[in-house]
Amino acid sequence: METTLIILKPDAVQRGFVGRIVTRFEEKGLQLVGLKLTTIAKTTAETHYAPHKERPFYPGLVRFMTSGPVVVVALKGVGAIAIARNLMGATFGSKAAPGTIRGDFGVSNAYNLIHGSDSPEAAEKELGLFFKKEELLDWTPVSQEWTYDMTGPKPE
Ligand code: 3AN
Repeated sequence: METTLIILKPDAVQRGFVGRIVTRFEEKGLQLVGLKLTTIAKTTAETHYAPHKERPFYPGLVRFMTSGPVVVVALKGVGAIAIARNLMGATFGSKAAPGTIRGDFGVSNAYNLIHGSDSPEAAEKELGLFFKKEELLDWTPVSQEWTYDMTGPKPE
């Protein structure tokens, strides 16, 4: 099992899509292990987007991410990182395929609703940046044995 960090960006919160977006992950079968409404400090946004520091869009991106409430979500599942990114769709709302979150809820390239970790290394770093250890809950959904085949050595 893998855990990934999702951020519902300020545009998703302002436009009232929190419930619908979280529902997509729940419907897919990913497990909520952390969830909170918060605002991102400028220093945290800068750390989070440090790999893009030299890009022209970086200052605007930091401004956007700190401009209002966000919802940070930790999701667990087998292959959760790739599954979540597939549900999110391509980076730009104008290009994202219908059926994906970005494809269905937005048209903007800059205001693209959602962030998702892109590797296990990024997920570990980002979960540590946005959640305290005790905010990530270790629990087993009653639905788990019908979400996965749990009869073997690992969930299938
Ligand atoms: P993704 O979020 O799909 O992994 P990345 O890693 O290419 O996309 O970009 C990180 C973030 O930077 C994106 N979420 C997007 O908000 C922002 N971004 C990337 N390219 C642009 C751009 N040309 N203009 C504005 N924002 C951008």
